[in-house]
Amino acid sequence: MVVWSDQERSTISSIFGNLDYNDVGAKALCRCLIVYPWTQRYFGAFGNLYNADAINSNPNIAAHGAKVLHGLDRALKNMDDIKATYAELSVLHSEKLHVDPDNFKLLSDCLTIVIAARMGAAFTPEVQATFQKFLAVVVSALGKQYH
Ligand code: HEG
Repeated sequence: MVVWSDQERSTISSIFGNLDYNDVGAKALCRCLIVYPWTQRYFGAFGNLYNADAINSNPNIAAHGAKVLHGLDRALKNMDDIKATYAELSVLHSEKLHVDPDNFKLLSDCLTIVIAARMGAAFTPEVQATFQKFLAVVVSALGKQYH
């Protein structure tokens, strides 16, 4: 089981407490689709992804980015059992959506970059370490069904 210190718990809560889910979710997903274009293959039904401008102004992508962030909310509220919390979501991504699990890491790196840019100097190495730990646990839980 993953152990969280009080400091780590409060860092994670404060990052999410100050987050604009719609903006950060959209920016992180757009960045992922632009930086790693092969991730676009899962969003064929989302409309125009022709270039970066199209992706950045695609309302379906923005809405999905927010949905993904709200998905992370569930991990935040269940920090001591993220694996069980994501069991169903892991099955969905592997068996129905067939998302390559490497992509979880790519999206989480994009999310880190968007949050770092917003937080600026407040995104200290300690904050980054805690946030990376949180995302690593999320990525591992989402990948559970693939193991
Ligand atoms: Mg996924 C659906 C969360 C990474 C592609 N994703 C969803 C849903 C959630 C979610 C909450 C809605 C599930 C439902 O409708 O019951 N996704 C989620 C998280 C993360 C992640 C927390 C990782 C941090 N997803 C991810 C990645 C891809 C992807 C990396 C592809 C590159 N997700 C994807 C697709 C759908 C979802 C294609 C279905 C979208 C739809 O058809 O509406």
